Order: sequence, then structure tokens, then C-alpha cells
Amino acid sequence: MKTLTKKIVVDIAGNLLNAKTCLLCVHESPDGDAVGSMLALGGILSGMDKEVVMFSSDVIPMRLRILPQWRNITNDFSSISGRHFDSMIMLDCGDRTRSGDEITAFTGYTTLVNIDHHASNDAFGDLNFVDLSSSCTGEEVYLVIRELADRIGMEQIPDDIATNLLAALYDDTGGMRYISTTSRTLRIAADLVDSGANCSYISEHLFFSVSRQKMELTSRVIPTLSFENNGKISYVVMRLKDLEATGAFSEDSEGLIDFPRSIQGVEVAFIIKEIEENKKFKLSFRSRGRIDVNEFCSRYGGGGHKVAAGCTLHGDFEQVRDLVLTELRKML
Ligand SMILES: [Mn+2]
Repeated sequence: MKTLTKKIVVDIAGNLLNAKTCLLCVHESPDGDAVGSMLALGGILSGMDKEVVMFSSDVIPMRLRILPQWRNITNDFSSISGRHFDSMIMLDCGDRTRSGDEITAFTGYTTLVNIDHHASNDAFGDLNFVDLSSSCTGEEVYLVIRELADRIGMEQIPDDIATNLLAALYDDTGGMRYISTTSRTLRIAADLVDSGANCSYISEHLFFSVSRQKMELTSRVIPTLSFENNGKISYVVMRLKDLEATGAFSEDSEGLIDFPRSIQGVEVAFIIKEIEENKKFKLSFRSRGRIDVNEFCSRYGGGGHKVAAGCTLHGDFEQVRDLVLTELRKML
């Protein structure tokens, strides 16, 4: 482990060992990295007889309601409001406001711990573990949990905690396929499986389990596939009417961007998702590395990573699409 990493891991573990009350929270529209990381860290802290509250401003997506102990997460802010916590731990949040309006305004904590791997993270915490070389927040949480386990003399990470961490790793690396996957990611995954993480259960549910509504949504989005600049730019579009027609949830749009991104010759791919009818759109980008999509999204108040980022744009559909295409062409 790099010296700086070791230092922050030791500092965070020290803080958590002393804390009696811990509030954990994640970004809005939480993904498997956010939820798996929170359940793992929350689980280990609960096992150390601390009072732990795990909070998500949005409900847990259906596809993640297979993670051990997911029901321990609350989205009811009244269980937090007016209280004081020794530590508030924000996980997988690129900035202080990513956890929803209530947490953004919340000041009832002594120490703010920021554990994240987004390039756009501005070190908003009192303790900041922001490692851009981590494939996911789960990798960082694993190091913190290992340190805690060492300090309290716990020999092995419990099965459920290992399964939740493996889910975090798998979800953010697309099952160890994305460019962010390193030898460390694979070593951590191996250690988690040795600790009893249920690998086949996680891959079956995360990657081979699609609702009929989501498949029908996919079949409406694929025909929108478009190419620009000799196939270097590709995108798909999801309108509100597609959700209405199929009964799919907006979370079901996750993964649709993999269709344009996986096409040979595509340097940058994106999906335009309508949020308010012909007025507001959420965009997600994937790059093969030549274009820094985090830099692009930061200009519009969004962010993420060099190869995967997102932002929200206002305007009608043509305005939004044309703006994005014009700007991306300049970057190619
Ligand atoms: Mn993440």
C-alpha cells in the first residue's frame, strides 16, 4: 500500500474506532458500489457495537435488493434529523451535495469522512480518502475494513460483508471488465472470495437478471442508435414515453450506454435521458480514453471519471444533442 494511502486508512480507522455513533450515506440514485460499500462498512461498525445509521435519499434500486442486509438502509431522514453523530461517512460521493438536499444541509456531526474515487472530488471532508486509482469506493472501504479488523483482532471479514464488498467491486468494474480494473482489484476480489463472498450469487443477480420491462425498454432505445464523425461518436436516446410505454423505471436505463460504447471505432459514447419532457436531460458519457469526459461534464456542473462521467442539461432535445455533439467534435 502506498504510504499516503496507508496514512489515511489508519486515520479513518482510528476515527471510526473512537466514534460511538456513525451516519453513513451515499449518492442519489445509488449504484452497487455505493450500496455495497455502505452495507459493508455499516455492517462492520454495527458488529463493533456502534450505533449506525445507513441513509440513502433514494430508495434502493430493485436490482440491488439482493444484497445482504439491504433492508437496514433507511431513506427516512426523520431518523437523522436533529441528532448528532460522531462521524458522518459519505461514500462514493464526488462532492458534498451528492447525497441529496437533506444531507447537504445536515451539520449534526463531529467529523466528516469522505471516501470516494471520483476525479471531480474536491476533498470536502475532514478526513479524505480520495484515490483515483481505485476502481471503486469498495476497494477503499475494503482497506479501511481490513485495518479495522486488524485493530480489533478480527481474523476474517464476515461472509455478508465480503459479499457486499464484492458486489461493490463487480458493479463498478462491470464484472472486472472496465479499464479501471487493476491487479489490486483482482487481489481484493480473491481475498473477499476467500472470506466467503458469494461470487456466483452476485454475478447471477447483477449481470444475468433483467426484468421484462427493462428488456422492453432496451428494445425501444436500441433503434435510436446514431453515429457521428465517421463512427467515432455514438449515442442512444431514452425519452419519458419509453418508460411510460414499458412500465420500466428510470434505474432500468443503467447499462444502455454499453450498446454504443462497445461498438468498434467509437471513441466516445453517450446516452441522453429525458428527465422533464423536452426541457431537462441527463447525460452519461463513456470514453475509450482519448477524450476526458469528466472534464467535459465539469463544464456543465457534472463530473465523474476521465472515462465515465455525467451531467444534466436544460433545453429542448435538439438543443441539448447539438450542443453535446458540437463540443465533443472539438475534443476529438
Ligand atoms: Mn463508484
